[in-house]
Amino acid sequence: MVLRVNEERLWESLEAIAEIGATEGGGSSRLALSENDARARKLFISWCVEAGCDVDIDAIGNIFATRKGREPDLSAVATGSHLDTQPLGGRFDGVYGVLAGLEVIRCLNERSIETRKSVVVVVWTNEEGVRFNPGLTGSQVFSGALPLAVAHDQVTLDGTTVYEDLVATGFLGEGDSCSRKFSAFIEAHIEQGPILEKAGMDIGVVEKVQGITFIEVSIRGENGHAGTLPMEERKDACMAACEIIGEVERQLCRLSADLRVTCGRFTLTPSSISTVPGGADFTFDIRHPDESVISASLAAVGDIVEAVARKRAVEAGVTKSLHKAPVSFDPRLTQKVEAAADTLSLKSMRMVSGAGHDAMNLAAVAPSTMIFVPSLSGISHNEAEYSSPADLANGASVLLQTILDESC
Ligand code: HGY
Ligand code: MN
Ligand code: MN
Repeated sequence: MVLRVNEERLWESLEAIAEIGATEGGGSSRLALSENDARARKLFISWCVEAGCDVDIDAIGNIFATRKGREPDLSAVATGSHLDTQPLGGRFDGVYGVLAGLEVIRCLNERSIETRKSVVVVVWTNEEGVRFNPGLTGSQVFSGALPLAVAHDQVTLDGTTVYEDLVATGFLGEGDSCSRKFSAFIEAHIEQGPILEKAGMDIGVVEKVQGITFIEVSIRGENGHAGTLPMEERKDACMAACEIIGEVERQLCRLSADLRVTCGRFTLTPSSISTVPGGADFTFDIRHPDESVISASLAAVGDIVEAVARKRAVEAGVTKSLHKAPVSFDPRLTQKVEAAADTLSLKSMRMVSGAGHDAMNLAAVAPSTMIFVPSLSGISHNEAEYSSPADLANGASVLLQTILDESC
C-alpha cells in the first residue's frame, strides 16, 4: 500500500503556524516558552484534539499527541520536532517535523487505518537554546541527559526561570519526562544545508549527526575613559575578546576543513561609546563529525583565552553550556527510510546532519533516525529559509510509509 500525504493540507498547516510570530522579513520568531511559542503550541494541540489524539504534557513542557493503536501497551512509534525558532528564524526549521507528524495522523484517520502500536507526535521544548540554555532542553530531559531540576532552574534572557515560564504559559505538565518508552523515533526536518539541492536529491537518509559544543566566554577587565586612558594601560575586555575570536577562528579552521566555528552572541558592558568596556561576554558554537577534533578545538580555545587574558591583564572564564557527541542513527530504521523513499520513487542519498536535532538525544533511548528534505540554496536560521510544498510532502510521505511499516 503506497500512501502519500495531502500536500496542500500540510502546506496550509505550515502557513497557519507561520502567522504566529511572523517577522517583517517573512520568517518566524517564536522563542521557547514565549507568548508566541505558547500560541503555536496551543494551535497545534487543538489540531491534534480534532484529529482524535490524546494530548499530554510532561514536566519540562514536552507535548505528546497520541493516536492510540490496537495494542496501546506496546511501546509507541514516535515522531516530531520543535516549534520554537531562532530570533529571526525560518518558517520550516522544526515546525515542519511537528506538522509532518500531524499530517501522518490525519492520513491514517482519513483512511481509517488502525495501527497495532500507538503513534505519537512530540513537540520538544527549547530545541534552539536561544532564550535559555541548554539547547535541546526537552529531549535532553526526556532522555535523562539533563536533570529536570537543572532545566527548571535555568534563567531565561528575560530574567525568569524556566519553571516560572512553564507555569506562566500553562505548559508545566505533571507527566514524568523519562517514563515514556518509544519503539522508534523518526524526525522529519529540512536539511538546512545545500547538499540535497546540489545533488538533485528528494530525500536525505540521515545516518549520523555531527557533534556540537556551545561555549560561553566571559572577560572581565576595567572600565575606563576612552579619551584619557593610554592604550598600554587599558584592561579592555572588548579588544581581548576580538583577539580571542580571531585567533580561535584561525587555529580551529587549521584543525579541519570540516570544522564549523561560530561566534553568534557578543555583548559588552557597559556598552557605551566613550567607555573602555570592562566586560565582554560571547559564545562559540563548535561542530564536527569527529569527537577528537572537537576535543582538540576545546583545548585550543582554552589555551588561546588564557594567553590573551594574560597578555591583556584581564580575567577570563570559559564554560561549556552544551556538549553533544556525534550520534549515529539506527541502521535498521535508516534502511527503512531508504526503502520508503524507493517505494515512493523518490531519489535519496545517505548523509550526515550538519545541524543538531532532538533525535540526537532520542537515539540514546530508542532506535532513531531522521528524514531530510531539500532547503533552497541551503539557507536556514534565516528568514529566507524555504522548502517547496512538493519537497515537504515527499518527506512527510516517506515518514508516513516508515511509520506505517513500524507501527502496523
Ligand atoms: O543549531 C542547530 O543545529 C539547530 O538548528 N538548532
Ligand atoms: Mn531544528
Ligand atoms: Mn534550528
